[in-house]
Order: sequence, then structure tokens, then C-alpha cells
Amino acid sequence: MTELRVAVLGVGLIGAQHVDRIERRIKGARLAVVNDYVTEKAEQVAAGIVGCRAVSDPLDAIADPDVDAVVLATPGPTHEKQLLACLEHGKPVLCEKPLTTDVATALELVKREAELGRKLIQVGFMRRFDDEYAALRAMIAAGELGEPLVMHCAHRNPAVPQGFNSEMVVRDSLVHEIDVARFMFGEEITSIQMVKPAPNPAAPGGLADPQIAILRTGTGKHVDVELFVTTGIAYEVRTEVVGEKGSATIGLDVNLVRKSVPGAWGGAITPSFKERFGRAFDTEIQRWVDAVRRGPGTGVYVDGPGAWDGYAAAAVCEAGVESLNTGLPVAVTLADRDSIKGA
Ligand code: ISE
Repeated sequence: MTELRVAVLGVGLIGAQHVDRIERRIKGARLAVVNDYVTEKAEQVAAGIVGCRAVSDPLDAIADPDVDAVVLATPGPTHEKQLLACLEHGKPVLCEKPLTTDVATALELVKREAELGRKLIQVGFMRRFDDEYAALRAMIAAGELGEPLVMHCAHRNPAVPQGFNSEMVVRDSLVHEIDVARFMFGEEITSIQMVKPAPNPAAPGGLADPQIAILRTGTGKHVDVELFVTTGIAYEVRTEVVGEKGSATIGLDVNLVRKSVPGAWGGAITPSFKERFGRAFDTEIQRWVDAVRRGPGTGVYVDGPGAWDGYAAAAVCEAGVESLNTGLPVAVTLADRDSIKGA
């Protein structure tokens, strides 16, 4: 295939970053179409890119004959319709999380894609493409930690946008560790409990922060996550896996360690997910573009987490939100994957 012609739908925070990376760093792809619910914003982006047009209706952008593949960075509630349109037109799609905002529609998408017999949907769990996460995964897979048993995670943000509420801590933030736990352990999550400790006095009203998540996997492995999204300090995302033969930690931000101030030492910490995961996003999009270009020969248009992973994460989030309200552990029940041929 010649250069992949990509449509980016949604040019807000993350969509604009994808536009920039496709324009500047990704090989084998170019931007053909952009879309946003604020039409002028899309027009402004398109005006700066040779060969790129703004299309005001997202479904028209997907159907556009000049578009080979789609990046969805639109608000979650619009994903279901847009993903169905991608399947209908046979267009490979990289969809930022969430797959959809409820479990039933997420499962429906899994089934629809399976019926097509082609893997067209990739979900944007970018941490899987980060060098440190990939190294930890490889270490576990090689048996270097023996049987992995426990995972401790911290997910701290300096601040969140206005209107970010307690439920969003589960659906927008914890969702990453849910995917990481499934990725590292290679098992589904079977229960989740959310705990709300004494709140940060600086957190806005309506936001329970910090929160602690306790997850259990199919074979009884334990995962705990501290979520603290109003630290005022930095973007800190750490994961420690403890196994039969030792432990390993990633996300310590240990790059340059400075000892140039008398009586002190230190280094730099990332201010936001853009700096922490920028390279992971580049790798994710490059590998997706490469997979899509190979797709006609392989029938596989993804290289990374797919629709099932998006569905499984949505199911755990749904149970997490229920637990947030009751404080009790909530069981996660997934559909029988083996009964959905091709899922
Ligand atoms: C945001 O949506 C993200 O995906 C970030 O990676 C995460 O750290 C943040 O908490 C979310 O709000």
C-alpha cells in the first residue's frame, strides 16, 4: 500500500497531539481529513497541513473515499456510532479509550468485529508501548520473576480538568492500570473494590481524591492502585510487580540525577502524560500504521490491544463505579470469549 491516508476525528488535547505526530514523526501515513465538533478548530488544523481537509460530519469523514484509516479522539459517548461506521466501511480504527461508555455496547462491538472476520479495532492503551512497561512485560514472560503474584501501582496527576469527578477517576485514570494488570498477568480481572480514604483538602468538591483500587485476577493475584489526581506536583505513574523470585519497578523517573546544589540531590519529573508517554504514543501509532498497511495481506489491521481489551476494561470500570458507591468488592463477569468466534 502507498501512504496510508488517515482521518483524525477530534482535535482536542490528545487528537491534536496525534495530528502533530502523524504530520512530523510517523512514516508511511499522512493526514487526509480532520474533524471536530468545533468545525472551526478542524478547519484551522487542516489549513496548516498540505493535502488535508476538514470534514464537518464525523460519519462523513469515516466514509470519505480519501480515508483509509481512522484515529478516534472524540468524546467517549460518540464512539459507539463512529466505531460501527468504521466497521461498516471496513476502515481500520485506532480508538482512544474508552471503547464505548457502557459494557453492553462494548460487547456488541466485539461481536460485530468478530462477525466481519477481520481485526479492525485497536484501543489506545498506549502504556503497552512504553519501553519500561514493555521491558517489565518481557521480564515476566521470560520467567525472570518466577510466578508474578502482586502488583502495586501509583497513578498521580498534578491536576485534572474542571468537572473531573470521582467516577472519572475510575473510568479515565484507573482504566490504564486495569489494562496494565491484564497485560502483565495475562489474566482477566474478576473483582474490584474502591476505597475512599480521607480526601485531599485541596481537591475540588465532588471529587473523592485520593482513591484506592483493589483488584483480583482470575487466579487470585492481587493488584492495588493508589489514584491521586490533584497532587499539585507532577505526573507520576509507577508499577511494581512482586513475584516468586523477586520484584521489579518501573516509572521511577530516574534519568539525570543532579548533585550540583550543596546539600541536595535530585532530578526532573514529568509534568504531564504528554512528556511521560509521548514516545509510547509515537510507537503505538507507528506500529498501528505499519499493521494497517500490512493488513490486506494478513487480515489483521491492529498491533496491540483490541476490541476485547476495550470491552474487558469497560466491564471492570463499570464494577469499579458500583464499588465506589457501595465501598464493597464487586464481581466482574465477562462474556465467554471462546463462544465469540474471532474475538
Ligand atoms: C487521562 O484521560 C489519561 O488518559 C491520562 O493518561 C491519565 O493519567 C489521566 O488520569 C486521565 O485523566
